[in-house]
Amino acid sequence: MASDARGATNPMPRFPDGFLWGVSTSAHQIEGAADQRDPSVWDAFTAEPGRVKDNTTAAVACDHYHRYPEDVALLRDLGVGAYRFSISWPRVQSPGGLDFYDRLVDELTAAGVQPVPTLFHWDLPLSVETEGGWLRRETAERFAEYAALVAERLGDRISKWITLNEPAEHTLLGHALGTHAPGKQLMFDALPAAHHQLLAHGLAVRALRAAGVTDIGIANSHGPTWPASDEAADVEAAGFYDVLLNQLFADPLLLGQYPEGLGELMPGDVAADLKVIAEPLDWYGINYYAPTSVGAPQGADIEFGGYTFPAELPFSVREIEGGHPVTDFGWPVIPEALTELLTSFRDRYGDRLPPIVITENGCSYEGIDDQERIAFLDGHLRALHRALEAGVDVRGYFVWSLLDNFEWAEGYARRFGLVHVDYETLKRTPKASYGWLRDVLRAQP
Ligand code: IFM
Repeated sequence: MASDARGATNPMPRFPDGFLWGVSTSAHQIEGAADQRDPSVWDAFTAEPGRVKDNTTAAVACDHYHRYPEDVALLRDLGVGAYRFSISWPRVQSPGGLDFYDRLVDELTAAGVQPVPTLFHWDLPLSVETEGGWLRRETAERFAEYAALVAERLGDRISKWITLNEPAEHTLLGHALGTHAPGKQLMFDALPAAHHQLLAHGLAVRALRAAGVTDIGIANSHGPTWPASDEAADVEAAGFYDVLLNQLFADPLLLGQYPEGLGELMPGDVAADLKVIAEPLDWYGINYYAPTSVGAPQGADIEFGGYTFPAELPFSVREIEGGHPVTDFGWPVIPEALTELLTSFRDRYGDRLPPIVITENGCSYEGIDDQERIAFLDGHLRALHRALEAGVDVRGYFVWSLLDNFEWAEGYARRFGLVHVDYETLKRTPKASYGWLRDVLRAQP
């Protein structure tokens, strides 16, 4: 049940002093102005008919590139302390491209909202992809050069930085299954793309620190994996999925090692690279949406949560039983799984785990009177608070997303925003959840 944020029935618990409240977006999903930057892998991908379900592109998207003052005003009125956005590498490559972020950062600073940029949120420059993209080691080095360039220009006004967004999804969907750009279907031969993104992260951490940056994290997606049954085959398949989606991307960063058996599959001098990848982080970002139920392979392709999982995978994703509500995307709403995830991270990584920030959490629902989104956010904030009470050090929470936006292969069909966007007129209309969150934030210390 969604509570009244002012505390009439079931008040939202108090979060610690200094807890960072924010909302997130990404460049390709909201900026538009594609004609004022170099092309990215997503421009090439969306130009191919059938790649995006409604055959739309992000050429205009929310036109945030031109309307950012209005969007910053929405952030200010919402009362968030921070705004997580991403910097488009293809825009930075184009003449004058960094000027846009200069203006955005100034506008945010003037509004009293802390800018928190992500340096890579899936929109690799097409020119870098043509040279081999994330399958090529040099891309990691080029990413670090780009990170240094951005930090030199904006570092005087930005303290908190994120290197990568969800390298797990970018590897799985973009390079293994091909349902996202760059559309590669390499299955397990996609593993080098994971290694080179992790290496890019480590090299960028070093480059940012050399440029004077002191507050660096990553936004990794994680969720509990639940075996579909107690049968040994289901438990084994779920364990494998957990390694691929959770441990493969957290262990190298936090423990300086790959899960057993995976290091041998990675390219290059893996032991030396792991030292770079494990550069200590100032905080660890988690994007959380839902747990996953996993069982043994079922011998057929599986459609689940908007994605197709081919039959040859050594696991199958299943419906979670129990009558949980689902979002428009079909993702189950299970807030207690967030508490489980956070405590399991504390238990697995112990002293190696820096403070956590939830860098994304949200849901897709239609409508402006979005009571389901209020219930979702209410439930997840309480679940997060239970993790705090259990002693997990969580320092911030960012809602995905400020605006409805281009949801990748789903096009504009999935609406994650606190603010509705009319894609004909580009008019912004705050939803009920926007007002609810504003009240929640006003009631916090
Ligand atoms: O829209 C995406 C975002 O780009 C990355 N994390 C998940 C969101 C919802 O699918």
